[in-house]
Amino acid sequence: MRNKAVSLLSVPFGLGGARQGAELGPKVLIEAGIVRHLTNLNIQVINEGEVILPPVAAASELTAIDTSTKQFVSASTNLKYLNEIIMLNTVAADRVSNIVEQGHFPLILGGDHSISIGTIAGIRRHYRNLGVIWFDAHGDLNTEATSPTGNIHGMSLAVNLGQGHPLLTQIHQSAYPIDPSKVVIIGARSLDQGEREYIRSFGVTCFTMHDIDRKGMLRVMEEALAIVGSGTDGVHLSFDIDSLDPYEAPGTGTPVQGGVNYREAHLALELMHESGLITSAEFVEVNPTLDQNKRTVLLANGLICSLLGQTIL
Ligand code: HAR
Ligand code: MN
Ligand code: MN
Ligand code: MN
Repeated sequence: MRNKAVSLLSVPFGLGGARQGAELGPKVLIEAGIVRHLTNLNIQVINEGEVILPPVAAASELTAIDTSTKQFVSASTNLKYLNEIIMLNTVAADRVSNIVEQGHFPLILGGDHSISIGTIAGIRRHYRNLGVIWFDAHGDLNTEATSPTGNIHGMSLAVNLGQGHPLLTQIHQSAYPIDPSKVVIIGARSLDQGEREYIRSFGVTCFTMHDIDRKGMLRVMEEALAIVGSGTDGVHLSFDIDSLDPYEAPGTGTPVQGGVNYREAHLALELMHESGLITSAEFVEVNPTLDQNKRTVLLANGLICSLLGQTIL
C-alpha cells in the first residue's frame, strides 16, 4: 500500500441486498470529497470510473458445468438477481485485475457486498496466498441451502471461498484458491446457523462483538493481522459499513445493533495501515437513502483516509 498510486473503482450496484440504495454509495462518497482527501495525504489517485452492469441474458442462456457432479446447471434458482450478479461481477473481476496488473492499489467503492465476488476474483488472479479481513456485522457465509433470504450479499464470502451456486463460484475460475484459515471476520453479531457451522468446520477465524468487548479492538487487530500476515503474499480488506453500530452508521440496508464504535473502527484501520499488509480494499453497503445528515458517508470517507495513512497528529 505504501507509495502506490490508488486506483479508485466505483461499483454502483445494489441488487445483492434486501433494499435499494447501496448503488448510490460510490457517487455520494466521491461527492463528499474522497479524492481530495486522499490527494491531501500525498496519494496519487486515479479515478477509474464505474463498473456498469452489461445487458443481462435470459436465464435459459446461462448454464454452467458443476465441476463436482459434471452436470449442467441452469441459472433458475431462488437466488435473487443471480444473472445480474454474475454479469456485474464478471466485468468487475477484469477491471480489478487490470488495476493490480498496473501496480496500483485497488480501492473499490460499493455497492452492496455481493460486488466482492468480482473484486476478490480479480485480486486472486495475482496472489497465490491471499489473506482476507472481512469487517462485517454478518458472516456472508450463506449458500442457497442455508440463506434465509436469497439475497446474494449474504453469500459473498462463501462464494469467495468456493462454496455456492456454480455460476457464482465459476467467476473465480483460474484464480488461486483462498485458504479459509487466512480469512478473518471482525465485528460479527448476526450469524445464521449454517454460517456458524461453516466457520467451525472450515477454520475461518471470527472475532465477534463479544471478542471485541472482551479483548479490546487493539488485541483483536493484533491477532487478526498476525493471522492474515503470515504465509500470505497479499491481504484484501472487505469493509462492510454495517460492522459499525447503527448509531454511528445509520445509512446501511441491514443494520444490527451492538456494533463497533467510531473510534474502534478508526483504530482498526489505523492499525491496518501501520501493518503495511493491506494490498487492496473495498468499502460496501453505504446506503445514502437511509443516511442521517451524511453521517455514514462522512464516516466512510474518514475510515478510508485512516486506512491510507491519515493520522490525527
Ligand atoms: N444473513 C442474512 C442473509 O443471508 C443477512 C445478510 C445481510 N448481509 C449484509 N451483508 N448486509 O453483510 O440474508
Ligand atoms: Mn501508474
Ligand atoms: Mn457484508
Ligand atoms: Mn453486513
